[in-house]
Amino acid sequence: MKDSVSPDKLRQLYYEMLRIRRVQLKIESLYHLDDMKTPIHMYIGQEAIAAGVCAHLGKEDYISSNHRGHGHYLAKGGSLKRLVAELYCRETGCSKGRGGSMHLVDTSVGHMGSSSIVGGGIPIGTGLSLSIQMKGQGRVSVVFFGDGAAEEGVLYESVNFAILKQLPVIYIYENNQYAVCSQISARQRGEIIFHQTNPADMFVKVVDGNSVLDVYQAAGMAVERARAGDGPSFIECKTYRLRGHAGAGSDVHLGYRPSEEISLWEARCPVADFRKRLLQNGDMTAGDDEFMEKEIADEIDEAFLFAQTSPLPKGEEVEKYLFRG
Ligand SMILES: Cc1ncc(C[n+]2csc(CCOP(=O)(O)OP(=O)(O)O)c2C)c(N)n1
Ligand SMILES: [Mg+2]
Repeated sequence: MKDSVSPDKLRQLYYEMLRIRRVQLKIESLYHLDDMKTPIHMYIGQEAIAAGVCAHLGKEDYISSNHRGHGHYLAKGGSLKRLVAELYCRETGCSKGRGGSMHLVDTSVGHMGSSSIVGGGIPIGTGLSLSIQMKGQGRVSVVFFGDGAAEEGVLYESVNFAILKQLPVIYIYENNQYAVCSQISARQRGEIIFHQTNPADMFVKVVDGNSVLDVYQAAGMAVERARAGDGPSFIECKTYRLRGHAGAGSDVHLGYRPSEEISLWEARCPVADFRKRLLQNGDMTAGDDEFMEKEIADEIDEAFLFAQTSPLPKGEEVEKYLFRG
């Protein structure tokens, strides 16, 4: 399949990753000004996963996301302007400025919400796939979650139910090896249990999460199966977050991971690697690359201006979207 991906698609995958990366670098560069009144969790280093998976999805398909969700939101077709406005807590934000970075949502493009409760999106995405199946819609529901979330009991309840009902759900396990400051080997004995699942019950695959083509290929198989009614999939994407758990910049001073480890993964940057590959193989010219950089930079400037000049929510509307039981 790698060979059968057209140059247009290769460039699209690159563009998506590059756009996610550039937006985050911009967020990072302005975060210290404290105008974005929201915690942030950077997706830098994991872009290949959102880009590779969402390339198979349409607006009618669903995703549910987590606290590290900027990439999921953008790759699924969420508006960049409304993302940035959300970080600035403006009325024009995708969650009307009430959610911040960890609570992005845009149901018009099938982004059904991100949850700051670790593992919270897993049952939501599973429930969405049940609704798809009951309505016979042929859509797919994708859940993005991390290795910390994989240790929540709700994953096991959800996967069990998905297998039982053969639901059109795809679990994207973004194993970046850390939950806050805790390395995975301190929390898990070995491989996650789903790798032993009967293939007839669930399609399970482990991929290099820093290779957009590997992710794209595995996600393509999973989406095809889900649309054909062949049940759930579980894809482990092995990756690494290049920034601290939360906030902007490096966290190497905290001392929970060696700087050599970070450097090793920096050298395997999914965006830079793919760029090099496309240029070497003649699938992209230096001119194409420059054009993309310029287009993305302009879009980002426009989005930040839009956000910074948008109104804040009105004080008297503070209770407007509160749920009262
Ligand atoms: C139920 C719950 N427990 C703990 C937390 C605090 N917390 C926020 S993010 C996080 C780590 C999540 O790790 P992982 O799922 O691997 O995602 P990553 O941050 O690596 O992307 C924790 C423990 C939380 N938000 N919700
Ligand atoms: Mg993690």
